[in-house]
Amino acid sequence: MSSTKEEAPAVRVLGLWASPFVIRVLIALRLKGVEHEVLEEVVGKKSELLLRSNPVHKKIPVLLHHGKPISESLIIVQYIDEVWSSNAPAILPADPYVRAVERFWAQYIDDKFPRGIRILKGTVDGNKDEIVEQLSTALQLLEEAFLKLSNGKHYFGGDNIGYLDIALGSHVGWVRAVEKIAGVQLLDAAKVPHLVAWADRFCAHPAVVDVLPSADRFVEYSVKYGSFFPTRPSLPTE
Ligand SMILES: N[C@@H](CCC(=O)N[C@@H](CS)C(=O)NCC(=O)O)C(=O)O
Repeated sequence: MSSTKEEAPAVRVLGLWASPFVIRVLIALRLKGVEHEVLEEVVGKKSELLLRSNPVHKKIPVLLHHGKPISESLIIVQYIDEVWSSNAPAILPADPYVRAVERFWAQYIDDKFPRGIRILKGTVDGNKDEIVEQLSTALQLLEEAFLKLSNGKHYFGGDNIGYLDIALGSHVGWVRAVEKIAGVQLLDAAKVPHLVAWADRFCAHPAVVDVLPSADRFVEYSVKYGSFFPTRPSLPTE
C-alpha cells in the first residue's frame, strides 16, 4: 500500500483563530465545502512555514494548495471561488460592474476597519473619538451600499453570502469586541438597522458560526495578547 495517509492535505491554511483575515478564508472554504486543515500559528512567534510561504509580508492567512502558497485574504477568497467554482453558489458576483463595486467596498473596509479596531483596542496610538466618528461614517455608507446591493435580500450577495459579506462580516467580531473594550457603540441599531440585522444573520450562518468567535472571546484575546504577533518578554521568542 502506498502511504497516501502520510501526505499533507491538499488544502491547508496557516492562521490564527482570532484573525479576521483568516476567518475570511475559513468561511469561503466552508461555503464551498472544501476539506482543509488549519495550522495554527503560535501567538508571538511566526512559524518557519509562514515565513517561507509569505516571505514578502510574513502575515497570515496563507492558503497552501497542493503546497503552493497564496497570500492576502481577499485574493485567497477569490482563488477559492475560482478553483471550486462548481461546488456552491459563486462568492463573487457574475456581473463585472457589481464585482467592481464589491471590490471597491472591500478595499474601503480594509482601509478603515483594521486600523480603527487596533486604535480602539489600544494596540496602536490614535485619537479614539476621531476613529469612532470615522467608523460610524463608514458603517453608515456601508448601510447604504447594503440597501443597494442586497436588493431587499438577506446578504450583500443577495440570497447567499458573497464576497462583500465575507469582507465585512469577518470584522464584525472585533467590532463588537472593541465596542466593549473602548465603551463605544458602532453597530448601532438606531443608526444602521439593516447592517445590524445583516450582522446577526451573517454570524448565525452555518458557514460562519463555528469560525467567527463571540465578542467575548476576542476581548479575552485582546486582554491576554494585545496584537497578533506582539513582541513581549512573556511570549515565546526565537
Ligand atoms: N491584508 C492582509 C492582512 C493580514 C494581516 O494583517 N494579518 C495579521 C494577523 S490579523 C498578521 O499576520 N500580522 C502579522 C504582522 O503584522 O507581522 C490580508 O488581508 O490577508
